[in-house]
Amino acid sequence: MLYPKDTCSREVKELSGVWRFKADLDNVGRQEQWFAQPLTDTIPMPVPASYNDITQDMAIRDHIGDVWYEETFLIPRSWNGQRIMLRVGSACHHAVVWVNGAEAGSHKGGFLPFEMDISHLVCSGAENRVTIVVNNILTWQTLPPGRIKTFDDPRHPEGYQIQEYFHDFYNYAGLHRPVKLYCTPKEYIRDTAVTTEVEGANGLVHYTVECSDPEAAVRVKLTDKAGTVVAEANGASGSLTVEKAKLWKPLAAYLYTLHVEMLDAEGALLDHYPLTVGIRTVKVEGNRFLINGEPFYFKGFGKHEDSDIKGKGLDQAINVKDFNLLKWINANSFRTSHYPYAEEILDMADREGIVVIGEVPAVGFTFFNYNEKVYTPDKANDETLAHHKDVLTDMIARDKNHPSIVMWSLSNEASTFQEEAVPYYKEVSDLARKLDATRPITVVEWALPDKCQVAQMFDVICVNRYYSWYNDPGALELIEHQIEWELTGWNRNFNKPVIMSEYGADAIAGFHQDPPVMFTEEYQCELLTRYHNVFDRLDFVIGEHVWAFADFATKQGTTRINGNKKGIFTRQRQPKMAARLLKDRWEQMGSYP
Ligand code: BDP
Repeated sequence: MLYPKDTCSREVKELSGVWRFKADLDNVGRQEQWFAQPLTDTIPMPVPASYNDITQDMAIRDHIGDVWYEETFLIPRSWNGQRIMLRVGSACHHAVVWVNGAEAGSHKGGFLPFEMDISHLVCSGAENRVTIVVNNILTWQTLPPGRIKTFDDPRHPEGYQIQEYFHDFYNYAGLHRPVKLYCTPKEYIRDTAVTTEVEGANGLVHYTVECSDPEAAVRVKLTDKAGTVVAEANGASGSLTVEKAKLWKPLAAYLYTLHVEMLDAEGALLDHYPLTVGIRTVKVEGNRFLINGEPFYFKGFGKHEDSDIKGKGLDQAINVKDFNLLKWINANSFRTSHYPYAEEILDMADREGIVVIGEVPAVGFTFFNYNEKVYTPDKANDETLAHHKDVLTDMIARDKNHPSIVMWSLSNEASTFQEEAVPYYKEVSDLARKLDATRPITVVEWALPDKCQVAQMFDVICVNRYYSWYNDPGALELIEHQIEWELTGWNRNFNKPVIMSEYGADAIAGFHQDPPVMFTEEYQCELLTRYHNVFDRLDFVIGEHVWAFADFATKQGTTRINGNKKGIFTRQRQPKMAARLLKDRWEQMGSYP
């Protein structure tokens, strides 16, 4: 699915702004067909944003079920005869869309875009109405999973329900990413895929173009930063050779543009789409992760899309700030824990040369003990697997052309110790390899190396571990022994390179004590240093991603003091003490230790 862009044959109209909103507190709107007429009794709601933290009403914040959004728009006369598309960047978690009261489309899953052709539903020259119902319920058949718990005891009012979920970030909901209208010609470029290779000093750009008319003529031109054509070809697929190619490198990105043109029988231009291309290679060889043939060491974080007030809503001010902080602290990478991030963020990573591990929203598939199973017919079952595969397919379809993405993560901390996880992950990993033969794949582990049943299917071992935090709280002196024992076990058992994909400690900004105790900034620093001592001794460790980049919102609970405080930055993006420590360490390390 191509990101909407203004080109000489396409036009985009942003629908971001303040929409009309109504929380369906009794979940009756679908039955009562609220989409048939303009919504009544609405309140203003910004799009994009999570709705949860916008109002002063706890009932809206904590609502389980449907909320309704509505906006009106005009179609410019110049769009007559064009194909008119409505694209929702993401609706957390499930949505149905109506245009002028007629159903236009629906989508399951909260972190990827969906779009629909609404040409037949809109009136040109009159006001059109779009209504979107968004539902936030998580079940064992959604990603991430959850379950609705209904209490049946005298202490709770009859029928009292809560949404349970097993991941550690707040279940923000709403229209989190921009909603856009765009038009293309009736015959149009459907998709373009690019992979790249490096041969000596030359870059090879292999491309395939899919048009609405498979017989249509296609021409492609690759331009450099200055706009000069460096290679061109005819045909819907082929390879371009770029002499003396400038490579896309970590922290030194170079981007070309592939101008894709669809032509009619006379050679006149029907549609044009410019795709950003970075020429680079990625490979795992022995204990090394190679980018352009050179060993790469991941320095950075697991992150979240999360900020005050907007929740998970796209906020380019926050995003630019985050990239500035990543560079300031000498990081070179992050993981899109625990879901595919907005395309706007990946574009920024492409431009800034920040390396990304792209993750599907398969998080929360464990109860953190080896006895309780999740891969069972009543929990993560065949329907869950089918949805996991759909989401993976859509994520790779959306993100395949981003040079910044160097690896796919197919889940975070799943119950990979279960025998039933083996056929499950065989299907998921086979699919990932089929969809993208150019990128390594991983799953992020919670199970110990002797328990994990699936790591052999993947290229890199990613491990999350919280020694001296959840394990042996306060016992800083145990970290080096424990982490060395574990990481060595992973490498010995599976003979693959290892990334420490999460490690860290909650630190409440401003809490200090020496000798360090848990929740102080000193403790966070001391804990990180002890992990680092071990990483520096183990040659097969190819990266360190601290958990987390910034403090973030979680559900309420006795272990969360207004959110998860493992951030190296506060939620407002101010540095804690550990930020200096990482900045100095990562500066000294250079690109490979
Ligand atoms: C890991 C999860 C991450 C949590 C973190 C923590 O991958 O999402 O936020 O632990 O507990 O289990 O801080």
